[in-house]
Amino acid sequence: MYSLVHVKRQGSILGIEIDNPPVNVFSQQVRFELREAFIAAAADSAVEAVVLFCVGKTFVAGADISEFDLDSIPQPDPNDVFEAIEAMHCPVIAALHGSVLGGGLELALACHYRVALASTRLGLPEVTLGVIPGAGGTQRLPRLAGVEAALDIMTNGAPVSAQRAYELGIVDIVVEDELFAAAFDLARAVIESAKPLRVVSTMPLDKRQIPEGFFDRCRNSLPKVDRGGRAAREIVDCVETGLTLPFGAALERERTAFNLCKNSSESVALRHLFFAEREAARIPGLGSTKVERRIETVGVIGAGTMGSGIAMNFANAGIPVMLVETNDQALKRGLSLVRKSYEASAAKGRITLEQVEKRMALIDGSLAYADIADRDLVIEAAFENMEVKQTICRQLGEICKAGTIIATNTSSLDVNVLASASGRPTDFVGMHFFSPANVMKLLEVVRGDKTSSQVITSVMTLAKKIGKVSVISGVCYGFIGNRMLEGYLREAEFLLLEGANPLQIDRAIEGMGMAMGPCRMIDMAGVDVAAKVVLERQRAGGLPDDPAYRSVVRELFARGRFGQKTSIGYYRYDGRTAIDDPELGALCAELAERHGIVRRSAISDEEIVERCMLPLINEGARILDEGIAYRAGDVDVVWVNGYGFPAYKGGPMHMADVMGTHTILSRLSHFATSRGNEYGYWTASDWLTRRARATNVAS
Ligand code: T1G
Repeated sequence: MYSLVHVKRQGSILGIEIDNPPVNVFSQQVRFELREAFIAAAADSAVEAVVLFCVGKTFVAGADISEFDLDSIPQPDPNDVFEAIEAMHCPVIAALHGSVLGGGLELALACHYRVALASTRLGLPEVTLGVIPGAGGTQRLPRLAGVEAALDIMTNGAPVSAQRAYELGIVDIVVEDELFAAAFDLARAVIESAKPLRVVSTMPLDKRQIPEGFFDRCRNSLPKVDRGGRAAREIVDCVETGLTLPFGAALERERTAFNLCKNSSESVALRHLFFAEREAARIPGLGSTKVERRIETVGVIGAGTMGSGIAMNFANAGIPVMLVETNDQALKRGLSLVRKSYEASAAKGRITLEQVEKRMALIDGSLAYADIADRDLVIEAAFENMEVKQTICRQLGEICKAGTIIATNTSSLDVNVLASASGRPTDFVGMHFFSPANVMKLLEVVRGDKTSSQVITSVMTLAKKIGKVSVISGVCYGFIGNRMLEGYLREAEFLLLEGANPLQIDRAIEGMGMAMGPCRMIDMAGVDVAAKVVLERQRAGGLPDDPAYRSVVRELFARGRFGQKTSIGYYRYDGRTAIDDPELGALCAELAERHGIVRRSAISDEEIVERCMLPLINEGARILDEGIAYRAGDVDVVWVNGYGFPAYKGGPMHMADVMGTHTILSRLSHFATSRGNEYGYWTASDWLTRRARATNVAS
């Protein structure tokens, strides 16, 4: 077995090195070898200090998340290793770099001192996985950083900088470079000082600093347990009880709470997404030996809302980008949009004024395509019209240097047609950003029939660099996300025709965890935008020949009720406050009568949720059937990162797994019977029926 922990002697100081690529996960093998190394060091009185460090891009980045699916954490337990470290006869100094997270930070806290590179990020992000720190983090961090700061770090899960960690007392020394020299210097200084060892677990917790009612206020500020807040509450409870329990008992309570959380549906869903997001970046069968094109410069055609937002992504990542427009006024408007957005972020303290200028300096403007001819990637973000985009793609295909990746930001047009127009289909790809493009994390990377794997993997790597969560989609109408949205919105509107109102529908959908209900979402995105998509599809002959299909959004559009932008859509608006509008009820009653739809006085929230979620799952299954998405996890990543699906439910396909395929099929059949299935709205996808058959065989 290749050893993961190596011991290197420097005089009386022992270097213990962990080498477990890619992120030095605190795996069972690492724990075993590390404990052996410390047991040996403890038996060697000639050792006067130990420096613990990792090779590669980061110090230990956490426990091995894949171990959480086991009944219990395999021996040796992390706490046993940390006990061996704290029992050492001499100081142990942790030399920290990269992302010191979860079990990695807990390992560092078990050491006597911590030295960090200034670029290091430190945190206990367990809550983002639906668990809690399970190896002493809830007990050691408050002893170093204080209860309030420790709780903030653990219940938010966000990492802090090395400087902030130093200010909080988590780190003793921060250096710009020469980490090991600083760690060895500290070791020598501690040896010479002959001071008693500072063992974190024996440091006192000062209860007097904690204001009356502090912990209850903490709990009340957290998400409710049924909305993914279980782990955060358990963290508060562990810290609170740690004030009065002996350390050992507090560790036991922490581990009980950790096990409770790791077996929860929320944590299983969040861990599913953790691995699904990473899996989504991979083309099946391509392996890791991928040769990629370096993308160091970018051009964006079109300086409208999308083009400007897209350009900001690259400037934010330090990549020079050139915005190209057809006239000076449009170009100036686009650049001013960018500056205004950056200045608004600076006003909120999210970035400094210096960063505003630095990023603006990375964004050039031009009226000539020739100026982006040598760019490594050029993205067209022009008006959503096939002819316009075909002309642009053809020009780019003629002008751009060999090897340039040409991308389209289209959300609905056929990427293969645009690829063909470019004359370079192997270099052509879809990059579907979501508005606002500089904010939304999701990027659908659309693989044309001839797009090369190298282009796909190059764009996926770039996407990660600009902070996007990207998913590969095949070519179809609406790709993955918007295609699934259709059935979801179809049923939301039928429910309106049948007598439900927008408030009830949105509350029911938001009650199952969606960030925003369908009616509010369309009012915010624009009824006109949504209606044009429907009308465009109708023109292209892509709609069911059901005259009632999306009749509400078309009627609202016809009446100029465009949503928030006109202060009236599905709702009436007082500013951003949505107010139920009786007129909408009358409009829906009129449409229902016109289309012979029976209205009902009472429609349950359960029916609303089922009627909106089942089409989502069924269409996601069809998308998998057709190979538009490689994996069910990819579909989940799209909906969690692009449409506000609750992460603690894992995504539509994970939710389907939890519900069970047979249940889904029986509910689809129920609605096919109760609502009729003339247009195939409730016909189960082959993917679902095959899975049901497979589970029958398996059981
Ligand atoms: N466990 C298992 N695998 C992990 C892992 C982990 N903690 N972290 C990363 N990987 C895999 C990942 O799946 C990918 O695999 C590869 O490593 C590179 O990851 C007891 C309970 C550190 C910021 O939450 O945030 O400790 O796809 O692509 O972009 O109290 O990895 O190559 O096969 O993300 O450079 C707490 C999770 C765990 C940190 C680096 N720790 N990791 O990002 O690489 S719970 C975390 C990250 C815990 C203790 C508790 C990131 C990173 P593959 P990557 P990266």
